[in-house]
Amino acid sequence: PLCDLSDLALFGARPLFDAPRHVNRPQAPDRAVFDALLDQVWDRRWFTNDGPLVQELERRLCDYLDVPHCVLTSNATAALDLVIHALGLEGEVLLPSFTFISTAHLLHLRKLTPVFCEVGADMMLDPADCAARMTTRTAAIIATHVWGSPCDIDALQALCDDRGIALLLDAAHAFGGRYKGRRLGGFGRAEVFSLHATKAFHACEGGLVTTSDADLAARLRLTRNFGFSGPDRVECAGVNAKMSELHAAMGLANLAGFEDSRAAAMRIHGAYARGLEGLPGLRLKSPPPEEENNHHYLVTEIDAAGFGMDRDALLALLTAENVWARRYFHPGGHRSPPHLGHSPALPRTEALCARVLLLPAGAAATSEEVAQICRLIRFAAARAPEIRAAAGA
Ligand code: T4K
Repeated sequence: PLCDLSDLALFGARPLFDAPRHVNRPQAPDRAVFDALLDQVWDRRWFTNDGPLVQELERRLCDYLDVPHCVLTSNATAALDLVIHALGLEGEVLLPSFTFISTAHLLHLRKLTPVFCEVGADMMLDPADCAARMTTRTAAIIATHVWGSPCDIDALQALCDDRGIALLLDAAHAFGGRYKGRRLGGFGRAEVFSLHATKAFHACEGGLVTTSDADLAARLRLTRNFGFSGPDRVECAGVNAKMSELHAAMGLANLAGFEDSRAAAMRIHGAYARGLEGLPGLRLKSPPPEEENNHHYLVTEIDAAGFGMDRDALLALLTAENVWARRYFHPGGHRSPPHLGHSPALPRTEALCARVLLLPAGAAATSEEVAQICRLIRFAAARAPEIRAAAGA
């Protein structure tokens, strides 16, 4: 029970949880399903190089995402690298600063210039800010469906069409979501999903490119495998960005359980919505039902004035209780090496980076644990001035 400041771990009490509750607890598929797939791999002795499970997973994903071409890779960063290379991008690429750092790093390593743009009210790439930062050297826009919600695809596509440049979509968070009724994966020149263990649908490690461009898909199939089109025939330069059969087995087993885990994550979101309802200074991001969001991220924004303490103070309090909340994507790509100092200030992004706090979502906490976390957060808000004073002392 939380009655006094001395009940908080910050001030010496036993933490609320004995072990860390992470923001994320990867989906673990039914072992029987996974083992049966592994038996197939063992029997065939075919472990990688466009194996039957990779091909089956690609087919199933084409069906589920309703896209003509799915190309699996070793991870999403490698997938995006192959796409950038296939499109022959040169010059500047517009991207949000408020996204995972991988895209900016990749552009940098490939001698492209990342041009960081501002967020809109939806935490996503602001098309108007993109338009203002376009130059004759702009080669593409890479936008992210942050937290699994679709970015403003129509506005960004219109901008790209005007300039005759490619729109690429980072769908790492967005498996299963929809935009205007259609599944994400079917937009832009290509979309790239991450199948990393921390993602809603995963293969331990993995990446996926979806596209309706048959030539691009064919090119990616070559370049993910050293450019080989046959046993001793090389068509072009390529790297090793292949997915193994073991990873594909994990993907197939997880795909079978995806809708169940989405439903469970939605229930956890509902538990937070009830537990945090009406709390001043805390905004819970709640995607509308038509998005079919995977609810894999539990995203809050803390307004220091309304809540009584700032996001970082709340983070410290929660971490002490073994609630390992995270402040993704602090401090923002434009303020992270090696990009730091090569971009103008982005005040809206910086303000957002100071407010966002992710809490344990999906399978990372039970409904009862969510209720405990919500009570803790309410206590923090109610006693904020005293906590601030005691923590500062
Ligand atoms: N675009 C976006 C928008 C992305 O978010 C990402 C990846 C990419 C592109 C690139 O995709 P990939 O090239 O990776 O396919 C993690 C992931 O490593 C990274 O893949 C992911 N984004 C990013 C948002 O999250 P960290 O630094 O947060 O990882 P870590 O180890 O702190 O794990 C997060 C939480 O999950 C921890 O609290 C512990 C828990 N966890 C993690 C793993 C790996 C587990 O409970 N079990 C596990 O096996 O980057």
